[in-house]
Amino acid sequence: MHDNLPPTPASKTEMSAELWNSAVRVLDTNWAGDHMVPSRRLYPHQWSWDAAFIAIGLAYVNPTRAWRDLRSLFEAQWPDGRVPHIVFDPATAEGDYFPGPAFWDVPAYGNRAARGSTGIIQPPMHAIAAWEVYRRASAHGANCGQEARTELEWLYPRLVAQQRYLTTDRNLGRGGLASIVHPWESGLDNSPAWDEAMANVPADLALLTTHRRRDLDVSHAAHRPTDLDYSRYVGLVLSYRADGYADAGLLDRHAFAVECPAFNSILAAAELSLAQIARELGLPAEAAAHRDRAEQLTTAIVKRLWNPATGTFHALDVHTGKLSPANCVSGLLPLMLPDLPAELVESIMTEMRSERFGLPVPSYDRTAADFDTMRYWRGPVWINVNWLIRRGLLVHGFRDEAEELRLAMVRLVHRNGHFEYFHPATGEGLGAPTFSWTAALSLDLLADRSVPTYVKAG
Ligand code: 9WN
Repeated sequence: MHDNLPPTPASKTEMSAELWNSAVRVLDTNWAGDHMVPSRRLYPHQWSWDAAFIAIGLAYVNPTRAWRDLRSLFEAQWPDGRVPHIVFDPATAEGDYFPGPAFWDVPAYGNRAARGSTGIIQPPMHAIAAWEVYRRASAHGANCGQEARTELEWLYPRLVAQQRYLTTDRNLGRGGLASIVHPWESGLDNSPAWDEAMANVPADLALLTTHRRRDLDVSHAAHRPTDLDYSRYVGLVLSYRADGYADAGLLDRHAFAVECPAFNSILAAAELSLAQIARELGLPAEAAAHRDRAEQLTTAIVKRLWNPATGTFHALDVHTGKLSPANCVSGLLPLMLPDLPAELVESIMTEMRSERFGLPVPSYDRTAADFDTMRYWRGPVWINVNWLIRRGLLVHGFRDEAEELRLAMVRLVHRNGHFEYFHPATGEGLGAPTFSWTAALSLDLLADRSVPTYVKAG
């Protein structure tokens, strides 16, 4: 890896240099030839939204690998535009991750062999990543600039197809937003935001006798989703798989469909990045269309997911038409959207500053009776969502809090290591110990060039 880039004034300190070097080592270890694994033992394939967060940081030290990772992912894009949540590494044994390729049993498509990916998706972070990698890489001299241009041109139509799939085939609620049809699609797997919707999903614990969880071999059971969660996860895959992962008429035959505020905010923010990419590629009419779509998505998020009673956003269960009562970090993420009405921005800020959250932001309301400091997305602090929150703070000109959050994240990772997630009170590292997006985003936080170009004047 060429880590010879100027790592910014902040990294002149010893702490920053140590963190920078350790992050580079993690990314070196987790590189698998043409893609990055999130973690060698727990997640031995390529994951979709991980690739986006990883590329954003990797671009500082190895732009060629950052582009390669995104390209590997999009080479596995389905003809309908969906970008699979996992691209399976054929060199990894079926038993090394559950559920593996044979369980998903995805048919061959395009020039891809059968069983090459899963059939579900993850939040569409990739347009944001492509634009951020381009901005970083084009600053690294002529060769990197040329490579960046070629890669951006290759990715652009594929990113547009991804957005099209999500805003049309996945507009299951007919209100202009994308539904997720499996909690894994949110990336926030066992978030309390799905508890009500998941209660209506049949749970068959016997499924776990025929299909054995592999995550518990390499991770602590108290830090992972429960068996009850997993029995529903497996059941939902079987339900979607039964019709070849088709979306037409899905609401009538599938028990889980939810509009998530975080997923849809990323979808809208992706349109803004696509507008910037289109302008860069000399496509002004397309740029304007992307900006319009971002505005429409923002309007739909406000109309469908805002709860005036709590002053924050909540997940909508498309089957029942009800908003989830849980206060989760996903409800704060519409802060990323520059067109969010000012009074809603203020209300989110009040919620974020309240005893329920605070910086760094935990994944769930600290005051909730079932707040769980250890268990995955039900309490712990995650670096990727805090990175998104920081982006939102910058978009709306909250520079002091953005800097407070940046420093809090840098300190957390420096003190505890490049863990997958962190105990929200003690900072203890939890889950996988050498986790790629934590390392990559640490580089980005140290380099501190992540201010979106559409940031409002402070
Ligand atoms: C299921 C890889 C992924 C992340 C998700 C995180 C976790 C998988 C799992 O790991 O999910 O997709 O096995 O628990 O929740 O956000 O993309 O890092």
